[in-house]
Amino acid sequence: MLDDKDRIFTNIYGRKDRSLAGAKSRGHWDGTADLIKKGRDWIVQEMKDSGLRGRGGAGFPTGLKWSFMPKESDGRPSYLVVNADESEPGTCKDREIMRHDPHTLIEGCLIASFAMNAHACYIYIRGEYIREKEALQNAIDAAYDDGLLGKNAAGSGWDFDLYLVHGAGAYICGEETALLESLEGKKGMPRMKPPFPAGAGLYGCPTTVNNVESIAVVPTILRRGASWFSSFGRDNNKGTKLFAISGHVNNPCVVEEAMSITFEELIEKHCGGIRGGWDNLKAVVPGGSSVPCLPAKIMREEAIMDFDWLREQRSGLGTAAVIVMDQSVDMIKAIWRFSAFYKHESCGQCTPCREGTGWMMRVMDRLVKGEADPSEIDMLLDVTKQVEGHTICALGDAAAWPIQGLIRHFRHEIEDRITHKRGGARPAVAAE
Ligand code: L3W
Ligand code: SF4
Repeated sequence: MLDDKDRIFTNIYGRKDRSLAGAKSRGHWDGTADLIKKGRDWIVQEMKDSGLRGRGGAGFPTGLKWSFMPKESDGRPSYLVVNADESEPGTCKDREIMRHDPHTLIEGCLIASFAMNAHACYIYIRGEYIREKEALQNAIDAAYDDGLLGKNAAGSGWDFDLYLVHGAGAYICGEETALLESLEGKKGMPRMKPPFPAGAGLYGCPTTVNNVESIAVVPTILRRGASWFSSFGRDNNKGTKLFAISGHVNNPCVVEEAMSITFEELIEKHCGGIRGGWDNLKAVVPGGSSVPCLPAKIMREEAIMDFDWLREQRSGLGTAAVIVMDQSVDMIKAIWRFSAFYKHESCGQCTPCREGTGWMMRVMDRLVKGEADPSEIDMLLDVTKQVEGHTICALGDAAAWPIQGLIRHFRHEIEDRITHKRGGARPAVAAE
């Protein structure tokens, strides 16, 4: 288990002083100018050496992403954009940073922007995050008043402005290029990639889009060293990580832990175990609604909470939003709810997603009620394959994968329900 001394987020539960003075007393904003004066190449190399992988869901190496930004300006400004549009169902980690530990993020914005030659950074915050926006704006104002932002920010010699932009409540604006469209004042619709934002991002200028947590950990990594951060976790899965654990555990929580912690340790140490005991565990969605669920059998056998282990199980770490489901859960209904979400949130610009999410939803409707024909299970699987990988952005995949997980691991429940509805003997769900 991670020691308190190794936690980057020192006020994640908001029990300590959130003010700038409080943040400084806990070590934030300590020697920021000295870090900046070590230069861009040093910062980017440290980020590469730390092994940090993006904390927004895809796990793309952060230092590598930064290195795609042009070193010299070709006349266009460069931008850092922070993705604070935290909307993935089950995910509530970035909000704790923004409302309780905002200076980790603000200091990170300054250092990361300097490393990418950006004099301006935009934080795009989810529309529903009203209190988080207020807390973050107050912290930004305090940092300006203290000379940590603005001209010669923090005495570094770097002029830097930080803007907070409030979204309007569309999940798709968390997709990085839809976010950029929205920032430009347009409808939040994803762009085709390439070009990636580093080549043509905000207003067609070089841009890096990073998740809140990815940026908020930067100052501590630089202060304590890449080797300190990479001492946690397994190869290719380094560092500490915020996990947001919800559902049928005794104590749902957001907690910072070492990457690659086992599922059992995470739940026992921080959540007081599974509601009703481990034999009551039915399934886990380990990384937010976009990744396939895994059954108890897999999660109980020394499951490792990191990108690679979960990928090997054909699921993923995603945003590390761990949704725990006990035997009382109707798995078909749970995944049906995700399908409804993705259908609603599809921006509709590409046919496989616009039509596919509707198709999938309609079949899921019938499966929930047990009114489908058994042949529709394979037909649904086929539809998910037609959507997966054939859309402009990852929302199409995100709509397909949970259904694939359901069929892979809980096909018997679907079949039982159809059989039961047709007068067969077995009940649909034991505890329904
Ligand atoms: C330059 C290349 N840049 C990739 C960059 C790319 C992006 C990052 C990751 O989706 C996932 C999605 C959700 N040259 C590059 C390159 N990049 N190749 O790397 O890119 P990508 O395409 O792998 O993923 P993405 O489009 O950023 C993110 C999943 O996360 N997810 C949900 C997330 C929701 C939240 C939230 O609510 N906060 O994060 C959970 O699993 O489904 O698969 O920057 O430009 N050759
Ligand atoms: Fe829009 Fe869906 Fe296409 Fe993404 S995959 S661009 S959300 S229609």
